[in-house]
Amino acid sequence: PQTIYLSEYTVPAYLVDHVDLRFELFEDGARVHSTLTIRRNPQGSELAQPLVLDGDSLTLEAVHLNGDELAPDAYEEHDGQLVVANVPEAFTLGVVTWIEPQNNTRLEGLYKSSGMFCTQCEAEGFRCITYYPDRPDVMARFRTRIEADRSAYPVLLSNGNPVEQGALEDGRHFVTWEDPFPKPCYLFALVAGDLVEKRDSFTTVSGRNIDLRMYVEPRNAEKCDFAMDSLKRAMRWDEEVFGREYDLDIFMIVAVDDFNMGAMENKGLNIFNSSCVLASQDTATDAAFQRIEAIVAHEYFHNWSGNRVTCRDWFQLSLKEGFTVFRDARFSEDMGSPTVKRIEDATLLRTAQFAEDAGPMAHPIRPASYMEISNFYTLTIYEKGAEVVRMIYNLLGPAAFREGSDLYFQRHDGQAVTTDDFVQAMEDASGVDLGQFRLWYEQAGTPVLTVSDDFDEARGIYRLTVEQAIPDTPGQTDKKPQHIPFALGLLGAGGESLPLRLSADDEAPQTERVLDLREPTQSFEFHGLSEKPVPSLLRHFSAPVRVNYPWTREQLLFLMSHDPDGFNRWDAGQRLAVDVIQSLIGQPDSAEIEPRLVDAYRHLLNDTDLDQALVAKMLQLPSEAYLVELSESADVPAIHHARERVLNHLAVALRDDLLACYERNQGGGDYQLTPTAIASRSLRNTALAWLLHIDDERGRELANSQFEQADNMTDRLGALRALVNSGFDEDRTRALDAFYERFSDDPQVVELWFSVQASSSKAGQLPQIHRLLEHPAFDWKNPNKVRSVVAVFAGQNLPAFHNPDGSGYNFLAEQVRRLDDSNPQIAARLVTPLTRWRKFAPTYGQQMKAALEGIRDKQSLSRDVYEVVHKSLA
Ligand code: DPP
Ligand code: ZN
Repeated sequence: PQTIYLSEYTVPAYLVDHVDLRFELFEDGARVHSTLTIRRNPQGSELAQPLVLDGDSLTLEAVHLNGDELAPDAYEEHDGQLVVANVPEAFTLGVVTWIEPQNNTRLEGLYKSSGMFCTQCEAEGFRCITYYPDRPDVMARFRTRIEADRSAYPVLLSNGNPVEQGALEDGRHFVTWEDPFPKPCYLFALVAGDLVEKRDSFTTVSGRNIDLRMYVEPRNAEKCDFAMDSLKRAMRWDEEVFGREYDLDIFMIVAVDDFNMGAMENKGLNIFNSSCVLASQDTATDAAFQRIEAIVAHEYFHNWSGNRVTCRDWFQLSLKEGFTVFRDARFSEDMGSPTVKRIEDATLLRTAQFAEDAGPMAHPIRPASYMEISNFYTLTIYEKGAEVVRMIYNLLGPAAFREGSDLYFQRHDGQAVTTDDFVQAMEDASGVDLGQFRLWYEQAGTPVLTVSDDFDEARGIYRLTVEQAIPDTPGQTDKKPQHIPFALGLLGAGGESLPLRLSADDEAPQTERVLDLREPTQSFEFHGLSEKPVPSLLRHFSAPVRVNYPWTREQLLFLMSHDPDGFNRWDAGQRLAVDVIQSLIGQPDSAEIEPRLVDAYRHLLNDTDLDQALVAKMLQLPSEAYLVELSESADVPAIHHARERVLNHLAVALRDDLLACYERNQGGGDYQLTPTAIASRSLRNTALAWLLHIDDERGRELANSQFEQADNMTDRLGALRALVNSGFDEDRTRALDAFYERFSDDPQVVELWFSVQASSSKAGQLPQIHRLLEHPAFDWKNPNKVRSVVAVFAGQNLPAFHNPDGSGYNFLAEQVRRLDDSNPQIAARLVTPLTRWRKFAPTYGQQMKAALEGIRDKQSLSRDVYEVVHKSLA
């Protein structure tokens, strides 16, 4: 496969002004008639160029130029391209192709899911529908006519507004849609199916009435309300916070079961993976509700950050994704608990994105090259990209950031632009110099801040020295220091926030400051202090960096109960737990466990004054994945054992406190999705999980009765998970069977059922995983099922996946080989855990490497898997 470089970008030779599509949909295939109105790009080369269109898996039936059919020798079709050598300055090109959506297992382009036709065109799926210049900087107005059997496909949807519909012969009908906004083809969408329609409406800030519609299979009719309400909240929020009003008269959401991504922001017609949009109290957990709210908002927000202003090329993907994730994160912060949302985002970043940044696929948020763009829909592009936008927000302040955002949308509306255009707008609107800051877009790797301090008692000066270093990543060494906003506070012995005087005559000192780190090493002096303070560093995770500072356990315990920054309170607890667990790795079971940890957790469990949402988060021990990420040469069974020891120790010592916490959070009353109610469910389910971890009999009774009586999925699944991870084999089996029986006709709940087992070190050993794959509800063609068993096993069931005999690795390699032909995007995603082989102790790492080699040696590897495997072995 070829590598594509950002540095080789050239403008398109031809532009498309208008696209006229006609789809004839049949059971044995679809005929696509496309008429493109094309003209030479005035910005392009002076010399006449051949017209080159992209295509993949197409059967070409005819080509017309200005209405006349071209003889076969007037064009060439090869290597995924259609080349017409001689074309005038301006012309129409007609292309007729035949495709087979019913056989499309890659789920790119036009395909079928549960009997309906649907599309996924980002990034390069449109070329699987017809020949087209498939690149985002070619923006055209689309008119789409869909023809299909009326009884099987009563609903026919595409982008924009419906302009015409009618009956055809043989029981067929058609609908024509017109999208007035020029768009790249990756935003094209089509849906045809037997779907029920849910309607609502929204009045925009300027008084326009928008028709809101959801289309779902009839069995899902009762699972739409939450997404619809989320959509309306998102529409209002985007008006209020970003000044963005919706622009078409109709906005549609469709749910499909088979979908590679979470959802897709097609203009006016968002298509969602069912698992990211359908929800009811009975079937969705709190986490699922929150995810749905965030994703509905995310896709809606793309209407401006992605659609009205789009990407020039795919190297700019973070332009729309980083910015839009930042927007949806702020929305979620406003809808729920801001501190908890920040903790969740930082946890994901530190556990998974830092690992990506330290691995063989590391890339800057604006990559310089790729083989297969589908591999770059990554945590780096999305989550780190969002953190970079957040740093700009914090550097500029809310008002100037909003001006920058307004300027960006106004300046580039209708254009396909670059991340640099975004930064430039922020700079122009605010006057803040973002010159050095731009390195965040170019350099990969997670900066490491090493902090040291000393206190000059005689002069009352506390000096903090910060060194920054950015590790080498593939293809990048000797990196330049970046501009890092470093938020901090200092606490006095009584827990009070100390004034931060950067000079002796600072009159109005703040108690929190953001230091601008720009040099390899910088020192800061804080004046007028009478004692050595405890530093609270990188508050609210002000930059996506690692911080090393020799905290003592006393200091961490102190911060855990005194830091006014909720995020850093949580962080101190995490650091303490990490330190305790790490100190036990490889130690005999007789080694003492830090006694103050028990006291700290007892205090937390009983602290009803502190925000209970924060308490619920603080009670979560650092995950095994995070502990792996922090180690140099990870020995998973040893990490698992040490963590289990701490968990058992805490649960035994705190048994009565856990029971009291459970009772206190017994719920009752109506199911609500407020932060308080969510925190309460989280606390009671954590207490239950800990009690079952030590096979407590009272816990067992509580879990069984909660399982039977729960009126919502959070509690039912919480009880099920606790039972599955306990030593009560009979209860586990009984609960799993009862759960399946009750929900066997609900695919989303069956996926939960699979993942509870696949993630469990008690119920998810390899023979049991094989049984799940043979279960009648498992389906290799459905990405959600593959993820809920295979990806969950490899990503969340660490002790089973890292079985010292290598069986977990070989299992994963086998599934990757199996999926590579049918769905390369999903296959490439599954490889991820193996790419980290250098992170593990050699006995593990070498076997992981061998498994990768086993994938590499498969005949005819997809470009997707080829890129990941070869880069990982390089
Ligand atoms: N559907 C993906 C997202 O919204 C890609 N655009 O992030
Ligand atoms: Zn997105």
